[in-house]
Amino acid sequence: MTQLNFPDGFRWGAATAAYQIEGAATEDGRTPSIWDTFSHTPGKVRDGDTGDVACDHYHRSAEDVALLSGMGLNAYRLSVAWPRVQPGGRGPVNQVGLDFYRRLVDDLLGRDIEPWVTLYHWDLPQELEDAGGWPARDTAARFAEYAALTEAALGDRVKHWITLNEPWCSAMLGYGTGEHAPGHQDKVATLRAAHHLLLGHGLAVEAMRAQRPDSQYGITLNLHAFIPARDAPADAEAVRRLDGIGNRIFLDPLLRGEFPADLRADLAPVSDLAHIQDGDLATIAAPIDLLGLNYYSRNAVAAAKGEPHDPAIHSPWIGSERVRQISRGLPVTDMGWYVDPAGLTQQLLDVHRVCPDLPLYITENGAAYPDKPGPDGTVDDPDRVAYFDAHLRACHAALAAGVPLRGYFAWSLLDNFEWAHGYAKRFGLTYVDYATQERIPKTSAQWYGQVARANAIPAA
Ligand code: GBH
Repeated sequence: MTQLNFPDGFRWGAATAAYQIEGAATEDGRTPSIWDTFSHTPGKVRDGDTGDVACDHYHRSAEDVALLSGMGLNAYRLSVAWPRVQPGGRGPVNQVGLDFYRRLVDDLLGRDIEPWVTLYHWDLPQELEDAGGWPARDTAARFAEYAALTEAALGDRVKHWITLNEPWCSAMLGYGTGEHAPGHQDKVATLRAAHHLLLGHGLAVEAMRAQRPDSQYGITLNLHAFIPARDAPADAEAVRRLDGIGNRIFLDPLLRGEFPADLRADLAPVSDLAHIQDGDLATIAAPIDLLGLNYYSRNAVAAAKGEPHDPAIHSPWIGSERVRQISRGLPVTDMGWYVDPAGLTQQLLDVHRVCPDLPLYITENGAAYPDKPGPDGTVDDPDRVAYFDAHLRACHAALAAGVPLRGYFAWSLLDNFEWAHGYAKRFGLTYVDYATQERIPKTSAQWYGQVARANAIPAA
């Protein structure tokens, strides 16, 4: 295969999230988030792992910035921990907490790495959860206030803001399946959470844009790429259903200020959606400058046997719990997720079709594999190199078809706390020895650095 060049100015980045790497959970005025509570609840996270120490990034950020710089990356996507910056989720800022991010951002800028800041990567202050969490409307207002405070403090240096990371996970896994914090299983609460996350996004964009109109604001979604299991109308209908509760529940309010009518009908047995008040959808549709997509896999969908809705099943696919996702003959990563790069091209083309003028970014893409250092101390991860290579080729195919894809952030800079899987799953370009906190760039880091410097995928 030949070398593939990317457009001038393409962002080559890596991504992380605060709770997954920072540690220092009780330092400098940080209060607990729902993930502290959840990870400290026995049985919730594999092996009882917590983010108390994680990669100790709070004390090693300079070393981690040097890793980015060593790869020649020109962008870094980090998240700010709400309970560090505004402990408890209300009231004035915590200056010491903010100073950490100010230093980090200055280190990045000093090395010509553009900081991309996500305001919410799942670490809701526990106090706000105690007051009702995302199912409570007030949380949206609290989020907008926190966003405005943080933008006011860092906006002279940070020009790219992402409000939420994957509201699907926050709502559906946090309040629906209970696999993520705060670990509830309540369909009505899940739908309320999804709406209030979006409302918080819209209010935050409005507030931040009023402060600095020239910065760029957006949101990151984990859209689900689906294909019908067979070429049959019943399977197409099953895809319609999961596309509604998985994708359009976010895309339609954000891009068109509408709640999908077909999804409203699918959800009728669960909720009348009375929590959606007049004017909310217009707020959610506040113009954005970019859309971030996190892509990992694609699934095949088949019709339910019998009624699609089953109130007894705690699934993320509310209203369509019995629609089936069927196995496919494809290789899987250590997460068990299919490696399906063509799904990434499909997703980029599909999203571009519904918002033709919006710049798109892949804000996460990557794979877990069971890495370990070899006898010489190096970490060779050919499977991850192959995954990145195939998915970057899929991005290039979308570019060639006219998609305004402006950047790509590998997940992740470091091996880190993989949520309910704890430290057992490794997504890093950099291996982390948790006993010593030693960082070892993997073969994939070398490979990815070469791509970033060349602004091209090398000939295979
Ligand atoms: C992201 O979430 C997170 O933003 C990040 O923090 C996390 O570390 C990273 O991904 C890796 O997990 O079972 O085949 O249907 C990813 C969320 C949601 C990705 C569900 C895969 C289903 C795959 N994911 N999903 S499948």
